[in-house]
Amino acid sequence: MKGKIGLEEHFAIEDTLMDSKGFFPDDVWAEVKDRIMDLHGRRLRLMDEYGMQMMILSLNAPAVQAILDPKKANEISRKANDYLAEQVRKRPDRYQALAALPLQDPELAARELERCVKDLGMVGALANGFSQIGDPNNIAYLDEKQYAPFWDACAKLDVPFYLHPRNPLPQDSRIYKGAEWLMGPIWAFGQETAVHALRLMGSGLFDRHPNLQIVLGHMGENLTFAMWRVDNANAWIPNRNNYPAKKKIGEYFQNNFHITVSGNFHTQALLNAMTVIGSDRIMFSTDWPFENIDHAAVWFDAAPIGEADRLKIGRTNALRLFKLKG
Ligand code: GRE
Ligand code: ZN
Repeated sequence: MKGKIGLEEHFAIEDTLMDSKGFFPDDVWAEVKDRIMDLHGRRLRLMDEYGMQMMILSLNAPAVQAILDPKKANEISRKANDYLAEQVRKRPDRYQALAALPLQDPELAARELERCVKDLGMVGALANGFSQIGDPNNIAYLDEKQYAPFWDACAKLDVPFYLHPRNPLPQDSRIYKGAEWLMGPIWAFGQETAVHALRLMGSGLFDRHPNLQIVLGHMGENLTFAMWRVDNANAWIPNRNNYPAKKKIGEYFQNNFHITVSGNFHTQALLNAMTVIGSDRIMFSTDWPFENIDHAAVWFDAAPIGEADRLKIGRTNALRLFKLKG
């Protein structure tokens, strides 16, 4: 299919580049490093070759979310966002941008989001899970009450927010002790991000902001498969689940979330997602440079789904959600 749009597509600046190194063996890192720093060379050639019209770009992980000093986090956010906006201005037909945000300080994050959307023309934001604040072990999740003004700003600007993975901190990773291969994209990313998303769903955030839209990668971080049980575990016990939100968790998933197929190029998973969240809320993405554009595109173009769904998932859902001209 021609004209595909991807929205989990990363770049780095020198200040954040090394955050991605630890996920790869040295010989592979040389390749990933070349891929992530490039914007106007091989990336565009591969997009052309595999029918990707556009990438909505975002900074690598955990990057800003792991900068302990809120002022420094703000400074690096601004630097990355200014650089990204400058690159997008060179090829607005091929690139759009998601803002990096210093969520260590909700007020600064709201201000930076507003600057990125209003002044730099960005179409949304992407954050890498929880933020570390001041002390490496002091972390904040986005459902916590100090984020209420940030979400007010995000809802007012009417832009989607991509909740991207990061690894849990060492003290929260004891379940992986002796099995460190499970960290990162193999399992821990998805586990961490799914819990974060569920926290948002149960928090009441979407009762306050019913139109707010969160995007999850990796075919929904396994939530499409798990969602029924979230609302129905031990359903015979009255008031089993007490949480601040008013509705069933699955209703928020259905109304306030979109997912992308980034790094999860698997037909059975896609078909499950289409039956659970529906083809209006699924979007193509590759997760370049950490996954391969050809793997994503060759799989997606041949996936056994109807052509109307392929067009929605490959392109038009993203055009609509991010209000792109196309
Ligand atoms: C990602 O951005 O999804 C990612 C990383 C590092 C390794 C693998 C991966 O940031 O998918
Ligand atoms: Zn990613």
